Amino acid sequence: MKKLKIGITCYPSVGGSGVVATELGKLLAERGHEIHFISSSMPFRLNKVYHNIYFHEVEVNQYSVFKYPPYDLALSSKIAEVIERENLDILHVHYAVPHAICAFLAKQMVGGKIKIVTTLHGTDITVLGYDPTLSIAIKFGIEASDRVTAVSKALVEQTYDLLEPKKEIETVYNFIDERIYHKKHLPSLKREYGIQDDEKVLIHVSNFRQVKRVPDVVKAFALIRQEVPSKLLLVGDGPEVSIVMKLVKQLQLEDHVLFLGKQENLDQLYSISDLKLLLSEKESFGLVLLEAMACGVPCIGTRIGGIPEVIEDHKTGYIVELGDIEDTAEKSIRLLEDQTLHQKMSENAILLVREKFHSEKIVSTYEQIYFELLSEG
Ligand code: GMT
Repeated sequence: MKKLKIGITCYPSVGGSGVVATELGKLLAERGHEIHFISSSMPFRLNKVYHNIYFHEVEVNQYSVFKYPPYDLALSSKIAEVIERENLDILHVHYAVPHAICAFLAKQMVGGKIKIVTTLHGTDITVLGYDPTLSIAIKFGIEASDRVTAVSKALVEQTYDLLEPKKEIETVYNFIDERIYHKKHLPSLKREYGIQDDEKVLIHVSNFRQVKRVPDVVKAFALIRQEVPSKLLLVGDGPEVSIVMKLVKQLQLEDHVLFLGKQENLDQLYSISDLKLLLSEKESFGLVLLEAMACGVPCIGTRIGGIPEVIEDHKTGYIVELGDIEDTAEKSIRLLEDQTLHQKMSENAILLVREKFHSEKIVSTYEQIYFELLSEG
């Protein structure tokens, strides 16, 4: 099979889209392709040397004549430079704005010689798509791409409803690296956090944006704790952390909620967890659900966006209505108190990740998209 030279542009900082783009680049490199990341900083999961992965940093200079530094133009120029110098076959960009548009501009700069694949991750549609100052640009970015994928069926539908792009959008689900995300036996870690052996562990991981509804997680936990001895791990950082801390104090849960901030080795935290809660009001996929399920942690999530495509209701966890804290608590208690049910859901979760979301399958789908595009000439 021909080895390709693939340029990848993403938001490299912590966030599901950056994680997926980086993991995809790593797995494609393992299949022998040459990968060129083009972004503002080194993707954070690129934590070891790969002989066939290169990083091209986009530098933005501040000129006094400009009120705003021209990042989008700097990125477009950089992409064009890398296409020509490295002779790239494909550009795979994550997010329609600005990346699909920058990719299109770069393509024009080099005389239209490259194919563009754009993956939509959610925020570009579910948040920015509603902004009239950006919606025309997002639609343009989608239509100017050669192939467009979205991370869930729900996101495909939402994109058509909102922007009506004249472009086929195919669903390609997210994946995780199964070599990292699997259950480990770590009883000492539980003890190090001061969690008793008989206490259950609930976990929530997010960037604490308002859309993640972290206060709902804390309110549900307050009800769960009345019935089940347990601790709640809150992992991540973001704009709502202080609001959540206040709520924890108000509910007198300070001794039972652990704020862990941003963490790298999530597989270890999932390995000591019994249940994951993701009660978002917007979520195109919920990569953190996949990470948890791969480690055998059943999940409860809201009937929002792509969440019901990731959690199989009553099989790998439960789906609840947005804001229904009582139902969330009731289902959590049922699951935490019934060991047989918990064991079954935990096994189902591991199986679902292996079957529906296996990295081999997803990476092959992207690879096939690249080869189909190149065969079109
Ligand atoms: O969820 C976030 O706030 C981060 C955002 C991102 O751009 O990384 O996540 C989006 O992309 C992830 C990877 O495809 C999805 O798992 C998240 O569900 C999606 N977030 C939203 O739709 C809010």
